[in-house]
Amino acid sequence: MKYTVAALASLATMVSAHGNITSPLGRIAGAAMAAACGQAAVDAVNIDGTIPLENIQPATADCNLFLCRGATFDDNVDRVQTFTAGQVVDFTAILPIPHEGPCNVSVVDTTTNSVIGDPLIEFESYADEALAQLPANNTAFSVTIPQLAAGQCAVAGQCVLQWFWFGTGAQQTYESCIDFVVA
Ligand SMILES: *[C@@H]1O[C@H](CO)[C@@H](O)[C@H](O)[C@H]1NC(C)=O
Ligand SMILES: *[C@@H]1O[C@H](CO)[C@@H](O)[C@H](O)[C@H]1NC(C)=O
Ligand SMILES: *[C@@H]1O[C@H](CO)[C@@H](O)[C@H](O)[C@H]1NC(C)=O
Ligand SMILES: [Cu+2]
Repeated sequence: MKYTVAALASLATMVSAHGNITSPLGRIAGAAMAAACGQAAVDAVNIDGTIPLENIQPATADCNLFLCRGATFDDNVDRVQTFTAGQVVDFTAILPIPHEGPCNVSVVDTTTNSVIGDPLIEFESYADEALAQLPANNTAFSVTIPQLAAGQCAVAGQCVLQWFWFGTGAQQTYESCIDFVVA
């Protein structure tokens, strides 16, 4: 029996997958991430787009896994979304292997890796594998773009919407980032 590369990749994903934001379009791993984190780190993310930070070995101290799981703006300059204050942005998540824990989406200043303002949405208990079925809002939810200070998040690369989920029992951290500017 013959397997295509795509079939093998999807098999690997099914076996080890945990969670990811699939919409809006998030940051992906590329050459700039490889320069800081190593090609093996990029390969790991490309084999399983849903892996936690803990499963990635950073190659250099410049690899900042705690921001966007190491994915950089330089690899995603063509993926920047334009939002307006007050705009409701719909998110779609996949959670093939849920792990109960807290989750939130925040505006993050990428220069300092600091959260701007309050989280836009917060789940005290997210992805609870003990439930027969996850609440619908775990995989489909919305956030409202806040009114930011003048000039804040005006330049591409400055800000991301970061989905941050920590599986308490699994001790696994998940991050997906959406690059955006406020028009
Ligand atoms: C994870 O999210 C990224 C960015 O949205 C997407 O390009 C990738 O296909 C996703 N991977 C999986 C396995 O969901
Ligand atoms: C978002 O959730 C993560 C995981 O629980 C937590 O570490 C972080 O402090 C939270 N962020 C904010 C801004 O509350
Ligand atoms: C998600 O849905 C659950 C179940 O309906 C609810 O208890 C929880 O408050 C909701 N969380 C958010 C952040 O909307
Ligand atoms: Cu997991």
